[in-house]
Amino acid sequence: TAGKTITCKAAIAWEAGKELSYEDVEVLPPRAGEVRIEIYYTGVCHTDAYTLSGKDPEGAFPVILGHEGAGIVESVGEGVTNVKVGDHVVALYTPECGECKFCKSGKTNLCGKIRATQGKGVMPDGTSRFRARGQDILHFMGTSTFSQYTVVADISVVAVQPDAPMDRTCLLGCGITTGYGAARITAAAEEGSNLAIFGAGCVGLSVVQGAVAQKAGKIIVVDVNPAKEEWAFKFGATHFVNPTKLPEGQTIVDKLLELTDGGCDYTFDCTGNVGVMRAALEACHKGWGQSIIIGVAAAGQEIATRPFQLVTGRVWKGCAFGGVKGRSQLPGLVGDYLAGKLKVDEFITHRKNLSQINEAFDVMKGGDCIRAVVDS
Ligand code: NAD
Ligand code: AHE
Ligand code: ZN
Ligand code: ZN
Repeated sequence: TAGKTITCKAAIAWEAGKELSYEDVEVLPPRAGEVRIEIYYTGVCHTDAYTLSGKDPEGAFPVILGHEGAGIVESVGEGVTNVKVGDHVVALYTPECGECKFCKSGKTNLCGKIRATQGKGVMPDGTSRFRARGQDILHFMGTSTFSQYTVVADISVVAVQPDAPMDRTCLLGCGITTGYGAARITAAAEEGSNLAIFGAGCVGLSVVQGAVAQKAGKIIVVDVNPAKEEWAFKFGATHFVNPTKLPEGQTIVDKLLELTDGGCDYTFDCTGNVGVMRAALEACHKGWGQSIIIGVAAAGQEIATRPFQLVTGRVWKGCAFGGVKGRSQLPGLVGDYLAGKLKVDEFITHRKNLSQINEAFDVMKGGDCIRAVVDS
């Protein structure tokens, strides 16, 4: 198949707000510096639903969504040296070129090399590798994993241990790595520090896992869904608070200040709700507490607080992909999984086939889904 166009199935998002369409797509061969991957499994993340909804200012259609994918390299374009045919890989929506200003800064995992074309839904040379119904289909987040085959830039893929099952490693392509990295890398929470995690989905529960690995003190999960209490404790939370069940007159900020003798050392927004983001910032300890925004808020939403909150030493920050550098650090996370130090299996609550992708989106929106894994 190398060098030839492959016709396979993909889930195409033709228009914002409409269901995905499972149909034939032509996947062109990889050009120089590109890799064609046979996708075996992909997770579905809320960010896919967010872009499909039409609320993502970068959303463009028609497009093949999906950014939590694992598969095997089918062929490589000229000059590709970091992966070879047959490698088991995870697609990286946060690439790592190792050469740009961002990669060399030592301060961030964001890579600038292909961000502009990635945001426009095309390969670094400005063109697409997908065709359907006689027209070009756009790429998404440099990954487009809702397809049996995809083409990505070589800096957007990492080879991982082949003995790690791909229906698990796909989840390291976003949700789990994002939360785990936010606790361990972005916050780098100190031993004994008190944390509050708003939102106990895949991302929030992964922050809890990272907090346990950092030997945090209090690990307080805040969620409006009472069913999340059991999930929170399963991953190592020490406390669970449902903000809708507080006594009359007590706010979630009051409650967290009371539980932590004046405020948390680190808080995490894993909801994407800007009101929650404000509470998370204000629940930080005066003088040093840091609040980390992970949730993706819809277009037009803005955060607000009194500047005095920052004047008095609270810090507002955020991260993408948990601050993890995919090519350097993902094999280490897969190693942690294989060594039994990182839970992954536990996150899988639903399984679907690619032809049932719309059902995967539906279950994701229900309160009992942590992650749906899709078999292509
Ligand atoms: P999820 O929907 O599975 O989990 C969100 C949780 O928040 C749910 O349990 C829900 O009950 C809870 N919640 C909703 N409103 C709340 C409120 N007012 N107070 C407390 N809890 C509330 O989502 P997820 O897959 O874990 O993703 C979380 C967010 O992170 C999404 O916005 C997603 O788009 C974003 N995300 C960001 C990155 C990144 O790199 N920055 C990566 C992955 C996901
Ligand atoms: N395109 C949106 C922003 C979406 C966003 O923030 N994406 C995160 C990853 S979410 C994964 O589930 C991200 O990687 N951000 C950094 C980046 O460079 O996109 C918008 O609002 O324009
Ligand atoms: Zn995601
Ligand atoms: Zn770079």
